[in-house]
Amino acid sequence: MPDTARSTANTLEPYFMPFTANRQFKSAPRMIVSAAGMHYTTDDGRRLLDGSAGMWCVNAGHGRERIVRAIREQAAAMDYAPAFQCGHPGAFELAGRLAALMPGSLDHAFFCNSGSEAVDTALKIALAYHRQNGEATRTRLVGRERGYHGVGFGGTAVGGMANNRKQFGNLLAGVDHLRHTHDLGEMAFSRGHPAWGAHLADDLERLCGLHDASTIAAVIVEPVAGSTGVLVPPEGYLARIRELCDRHGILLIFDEVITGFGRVGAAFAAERFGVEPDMITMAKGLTNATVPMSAVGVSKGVYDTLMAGPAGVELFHGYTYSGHPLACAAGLATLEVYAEEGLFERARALAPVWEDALHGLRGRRNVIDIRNIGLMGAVEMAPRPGEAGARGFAVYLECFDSGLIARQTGDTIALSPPLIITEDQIGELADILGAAIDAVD
Ligand code: PXG
Repeated sequence: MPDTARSTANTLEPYFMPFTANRQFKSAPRMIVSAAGMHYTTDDGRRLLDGSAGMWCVNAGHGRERIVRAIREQAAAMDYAPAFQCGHPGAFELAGRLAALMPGSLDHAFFCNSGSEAVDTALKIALAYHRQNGEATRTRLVGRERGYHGVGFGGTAVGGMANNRKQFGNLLAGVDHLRHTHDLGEMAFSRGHPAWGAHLADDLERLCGLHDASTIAAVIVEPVAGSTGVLVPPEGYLARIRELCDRHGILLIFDEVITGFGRVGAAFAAERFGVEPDMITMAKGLTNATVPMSAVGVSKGVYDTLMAGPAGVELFHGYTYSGHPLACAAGLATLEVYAEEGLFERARALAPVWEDALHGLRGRRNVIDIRNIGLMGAVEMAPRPGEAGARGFAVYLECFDSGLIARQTGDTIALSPPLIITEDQIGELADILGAAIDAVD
């Protein structure tokens, strides 16, 4: 290798890092080099407890031999198969497994490669569905303030996190947002679902009144808003949204990229909360994050409507890597691990221990709210005056230096450990976080 190439390879500069303070990182890099079970190891040999399952995705823990073997064997047997007008058995098998795992009439899966792609796919399916149904006026898409639906143009537009939108101008036309469900005055320190707030769903009636329901194609919400800092839906809120969508002929999409695959103590939040959407977007835990893959779960009614269209290709949409053989192999092995080890049930059984450990941090320095459901949770701190997010980032760094990886969003620390976490490790996580909070002014 010529000297110039080697010197470039040794610098941190060329990598334009995603959703990262590049300049801060490159001045003090946090480099991770290996992972096993509940832990990461840094380049200087420190073990970190994984309090965030990577980024809400490594639900079965790291380095699972069975998944690794399945990927290796698939790569050797068939590296890739064309995804359009051809198929391979793994994709059909995985779609069948997902159909069995999803609630109610959700019985088809469309494969993509990231949560963002799954979201944009679901939005496009909603538009195509209404057009096929003779309701081509239904083009409006409704998201919710503080929602996160990835970074495609569709997902960014229906998303409601201000920082993710402000650099990108107008995005899509014909999008509106429900109000978010967070109110510290009414629901701070709720355990699980806040008792207050079901009526916030009636905001959908306001949008139906404003735009006329006949212009609205779909509502997309995260059953529990993850990225924005774990906002648990008020008791009865999602059922009310479902009711209003039914009344007005609007499709309901649950974005379960985070809440899917055991995070809330069931395969999907739809099952756990007893509310059935028309589509579910999923990613992350689908392959335990080993190979990028996502999917849109589609109801029988939506699928059958599209199949009733003109002969030929029913949906002009898809990706080179839709149903990639390595991802399918990883997904099948991952679902086997979840089932054999009962990890969704385990998450549900551990949830009360998790809840107690997190709420044990109440009263610590600057803590203004603690939220939890299943094995996800968040601790929110008051911002420093005029410096939103600075305290949260300082606590995140303090955790990293003390042996814990968490996620930070604004002044909230969000947590979502692998579902294999033990009770002792839950205690350890809470201890490290508590000490970090105390250490930061
Ligand atoms: N929908 C939801 C609900 C998500 O949480 C996406 C879509 C997009 O997925 P992709 O695979 O395109 O990134 C997500 C992703 C965090 C964090 O720490 C959250 C996500 C990704 C990275 C970090 O909050 N969510």
